[in-house]
This record gives sequence, structure tokens and C-alpha cells, in this order.
Amino acid sequence: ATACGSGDSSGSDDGTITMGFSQVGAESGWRTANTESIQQAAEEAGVELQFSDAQQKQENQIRAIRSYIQQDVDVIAFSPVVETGWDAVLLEVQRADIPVILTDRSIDSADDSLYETFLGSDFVEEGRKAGQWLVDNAEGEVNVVELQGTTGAAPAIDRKEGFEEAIAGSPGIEVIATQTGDFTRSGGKEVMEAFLRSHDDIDVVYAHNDDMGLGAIEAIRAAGLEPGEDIQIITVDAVEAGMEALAAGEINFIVECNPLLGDQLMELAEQVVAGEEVPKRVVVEETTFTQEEAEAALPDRQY
Ligand code: GYE
Repeated sequence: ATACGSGDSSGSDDGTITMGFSQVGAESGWRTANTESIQQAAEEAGVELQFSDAQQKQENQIRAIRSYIQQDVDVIAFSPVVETGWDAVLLEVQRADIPVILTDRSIDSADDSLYETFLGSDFVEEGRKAGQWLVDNAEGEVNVVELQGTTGAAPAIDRKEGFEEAIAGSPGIEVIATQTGDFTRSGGKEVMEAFLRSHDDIDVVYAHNDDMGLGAIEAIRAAGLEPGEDIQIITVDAVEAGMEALAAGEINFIVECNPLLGDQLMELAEQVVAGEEVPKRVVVEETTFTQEEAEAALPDRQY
């Protein structure tokens, strides 16, 4: 993909768009579905995809982005593992005149000229939905432990914030412990084991994703307790394994976070490469599921 002349980034000579995409990692079922969606959508749209997996490390993403500048791709898209620390590398991209699309997670920067658009969910709203369900279903004093996502990641920061906002008016609901489980099943299990060792009065787990909730289920079982009964579990994502646990009564409520962003990403890429105006923010539409709703929805779920 060579841009001929200044400011002309209308794709390679044969019109094919080359996209450099830096993915967070493969930490969760959500991420796997997201990667598949992007790869499949690229193929269908005829976009040549340079894909790299950062294994949840910002330095790997920065390295990948620099290599996409070297390759002079037409557009760079990435899902930033953490919110801060992107200005320097994104200035390099800007100087190379390559448009940037943020997908899934956003960045925390004062300079919004560093990217064209951000396509992703409203994580604060997801946290609010989780908290609101608890407010509506809580009886008496409720002790919550929180399994946070990756430290510094937008969905971890925002899901915490939205949840706290929703429970703020309910003095009976108290978060008695909170710690990161890095969005992985093993992380969720380990942290839940530690919580169970130091607290004998846990009523509810709020996990920032299904995978950590599934890890918590294992820890709760191992402690001789019934997940979903003795300790209730609220998660975010609604990936297949989470929905199955919900339908089986082990999880009590899931807030959906849709990973199927591929088609919208390719559309936005075509538009920004063609120099068209795109909205600065594209929000993904989502719902929530109770145990009964999970059972009904499972047969038609795509992830
Ligand atoms: O909820 C979690 C994944 O950024 C929305 O990352 C995504 C989150 C998702 O690891 O499962």
C-alpha cells in the first residue's frame, strides 16, 4: 500500500486496503470471538489484514503499531490494552499520515485528533446495568466481592465506575473486597480463592467478565459452596460458556458485551481510507440476560 503524493491515503495501487490490527491478546472467550469476527470480516470485505496478538502487553502493541508504520499500511486499528500512554506512538502514526481506528477499548488522551473514531461498547453503562440488577434483587445486607479486569484497561475502570454509581444509593450493598483477575479464568479463580480464605460472609461476586466468573465458580465449588445459590454471580460479556453457566443456574445475571465488531470495523476502515467523515464515536448495542432469558437465547447465539 503506497500513498502517492501528500495526504493521499486512498489505498494501495490495486485499490486493496491493508489494515494493521493490534489485538489485546487471547485472554477470554470474548476476545476469541472478537478476533474471529475481525478476521472473517476482513476476508469478506477484501481487506488485507496484518494481525498481531499483544499478549496483554502495551509494549507489544506499540511495537506492532511501529511495524505497521514501517509497512505503510492504509489504516491502523487496535484495541488498546490499557487507557494511557499512547500519545507518543499515535503522534508517529499521525506524522506518517495513517488513519487510526480504536476498536473495543478507548484511550485516555487530551488529543482526540490522534484517532478517527472509536468503535466499541459503553462500559460504564454495562457496569450500571450490573449494579442495577443487584439493587433490584438485593435483600438486606449484601456483601460483594469484585473481580476487576486488567488494571488500567478501559472496561475495568468503567465497569467498576458504573457499578459503584448504580449501588451508591443502597447502603445495604457493600463491596468488601476488589482485586484484578486480569480478565482470565485462572485469574478469577485465584483471586476468588483468596477472597474465600479471608472472608466468610461473601454474598455476591461481581466479575468484570464471564471468564473470571467461570473461574470464581470453580473456587466456590472447591470451597464446598453452591455457585448461584450460596454466592450469587453477576458477570459481563454473555459468551457461550457464560450463557451456559447462567442457564444452568451457576451465574445469576449477565450483562451483554458484543464482540462481533468486524463488519462495522471494515466499513469504517473503507470510509476513513476514502477520506470520508465518520462519527467520532460508534456505540455497540447490547442487552442483559437473566437465567430464563439465557435458556431461551442460547440456541441462536453466535458467540
Ligand atoms: O469484556 C473481556 C475481554 O475489552 C470488552 O476484554 C473487552 C473485554 C471483555 O478480555 O472479556
